[in-house]
Amino acid sequence: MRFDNHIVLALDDLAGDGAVEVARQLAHGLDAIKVGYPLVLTEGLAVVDRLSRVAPVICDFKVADIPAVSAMIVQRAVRAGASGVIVHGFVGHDSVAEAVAAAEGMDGFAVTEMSHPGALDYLQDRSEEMAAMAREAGAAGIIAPATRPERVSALRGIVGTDMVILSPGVGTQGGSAGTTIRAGANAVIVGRSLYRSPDPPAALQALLDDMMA
Ligand code: OMP
Repeated sequence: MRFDNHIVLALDDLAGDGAVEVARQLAHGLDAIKVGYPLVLTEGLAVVDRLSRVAPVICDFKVADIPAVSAMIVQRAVRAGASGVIVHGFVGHDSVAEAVAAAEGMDGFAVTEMSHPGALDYLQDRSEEMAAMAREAGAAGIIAPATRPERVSALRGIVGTDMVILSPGVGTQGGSAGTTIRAGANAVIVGRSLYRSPDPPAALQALLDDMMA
């Protein structure tokens, strides 16, 4: 996947035609659309194929299971039309490696440190090890928190320049798109502040302006 626009739209809470409509309105400025449980549990897995006609889709199933079952989940996401799949890093090297291998040439992204405050309870202490493990496991990239840009920089130092860093936590969670990209992320993942905006194209433009500032 390529992240030339530096923006991934997270479509969590907009069902059916609403989700497709917002995606279409913003498609010119997006690299990908991230789809997770709320949308798939409402619309079914067919929504992945539908949205993939607008932009490449990343299935965020935060896969966290034994290696064999993680692989089954990833295969189903890819066969549904996903170009990328998000798996949890905390499950360890074997699950991440098997999940990434099951992506059949599509991109696997491993969550390292999450963006919410609870990530400080357990995840932050081991996030750099998780990032190194994700690299060894063949992941295309990692997920790192836009709410803590200094952590994005630290994790960039671990994974090097050839891995992708996608960073959620911009807007509603308090992070800034520009600061996050300058800290080393390839793209920010943005949900509510785009799809709940009364004017999604204007909200997208504000993000792009922030990144250019
Ligand atoms: P907003 O807070 O509405 O912009 O949504 C953020 C999106 O990023 C949601 O789809 C979350 O599931 C996702 N996300 C996080 O917010 N924090 C993380 O640490 C990891 C993710 C993710 O894996 O995408």
